[in-house]
Amino acid sequence: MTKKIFLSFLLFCQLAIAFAQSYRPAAENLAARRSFQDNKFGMFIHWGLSSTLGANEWVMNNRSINKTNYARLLQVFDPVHFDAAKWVAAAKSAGMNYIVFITRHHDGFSNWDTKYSDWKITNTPYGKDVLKQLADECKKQDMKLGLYYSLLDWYRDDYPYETGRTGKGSGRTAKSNYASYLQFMKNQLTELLTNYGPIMSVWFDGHWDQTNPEGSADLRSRIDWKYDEIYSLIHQLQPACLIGNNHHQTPFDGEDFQMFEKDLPGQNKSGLSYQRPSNEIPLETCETMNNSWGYNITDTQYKSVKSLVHYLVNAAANNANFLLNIGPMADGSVQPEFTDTLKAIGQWMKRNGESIYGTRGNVFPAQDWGVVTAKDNTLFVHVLNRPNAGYIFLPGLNEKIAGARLFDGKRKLSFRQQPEGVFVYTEKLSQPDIDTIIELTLSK
Ligand code: JFZ
Repeated sequence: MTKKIFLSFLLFCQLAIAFAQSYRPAAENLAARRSFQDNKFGMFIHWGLSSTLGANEWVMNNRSINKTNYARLLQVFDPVHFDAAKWVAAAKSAGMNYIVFITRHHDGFSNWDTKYSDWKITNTPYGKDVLKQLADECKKQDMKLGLYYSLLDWYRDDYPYETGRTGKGSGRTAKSNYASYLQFMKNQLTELLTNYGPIMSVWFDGHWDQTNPEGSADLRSRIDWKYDEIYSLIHQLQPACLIGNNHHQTPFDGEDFQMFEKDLPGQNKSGLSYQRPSNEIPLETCETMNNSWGYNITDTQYKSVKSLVHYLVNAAANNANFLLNIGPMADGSVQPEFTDTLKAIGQWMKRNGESIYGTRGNVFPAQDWGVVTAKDNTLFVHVLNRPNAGYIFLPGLNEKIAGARLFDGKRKLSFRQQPEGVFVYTEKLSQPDIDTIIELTLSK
């Protein structure tokens, strides 16, 4: 009886939540979510006027540069070697299917010709709209384009900086005004979603500026962002546009994908990802190629091709996309350490992409030897670590297996199906450096 009451209470709660949530994604949005998941791999580009200082995109905050002094960079930023074709080609070379570009980071600088601010790329000596060039080139090379947009602003007086955690050295004294700031963001987002063709996603960031630090019990925001207004504007302008917000919390109503920063869904090595992965909406995790997002002249801690491919494979097995970052230099060029690694990842993807693109994850828990991705009736078993025994064991796998073979070369492998799981015999495998992929075909 108590169980019955409890269950009806549970049902009541679920219904209450369902009715409280007003957002119903459009059919084209649901389709966009599927193709987003199929695309799997994208390039994050952190770049803007802050790149001139070669010390990360947080340099204004970290060095407490006030607005007056920071504003001088407007005379300095002149990306004469910016070539959208090269950026898109670099993403292509890695096997990436989309780009997420910083339109405006925390320093508030707009990388497009916005009507609503003078703090923008077209007021630098360079004078041209980089976003326009990038959007045109993406269209030409069939590359999807998403836009990073900071909710937090270290430059504008109307942003509620008084309650913000960061940007304390900006020298602002005027009283903020969120209504004015919100209108500004809506105006800019309307430009971005009207003048640059189809936008795959808007990648919001900065919410955490108005909360206690990640991991705190109380993560309530000190301001009401009015996300319902922002999100519905975006979905109204482009129903297929996917909204994500790097607030490091359970997804809010109106969001179309959930993001993780420097961690696989469910892990929290970075201390930024306490949120539980959603089962409802697509997932994405982003990571840097060294330890910096924006260009950093002294950061040479480059990740290896192997570790980045492993990250991609692990992300896919966790049902998440991988958004891998580059921070181009202030002149617009991309350093060779990045382009070389991207090319090498692309060579691996050319051979093995079938086991990544279009797959889904969360079909099998991670094992010491590696992880599993799935498409139709094929399980792609990624052996990332050389097994000690002459076999790998997939505990609890009790779907009927029709066959096992190596992905590369398709040589048949013997296997044994037991009540407790499946053994695949890998004895004489020469383990390649990065990943040995085994295809398990399930009987239909
Ligand atoms: C955010 C940005 O601040 C960063 O510059 C970059 O764009 C990254 C992709 O996203 O990263 C964060 C977010 C939150 C905190 C730190 C970095 N935080 O709460 O300390």
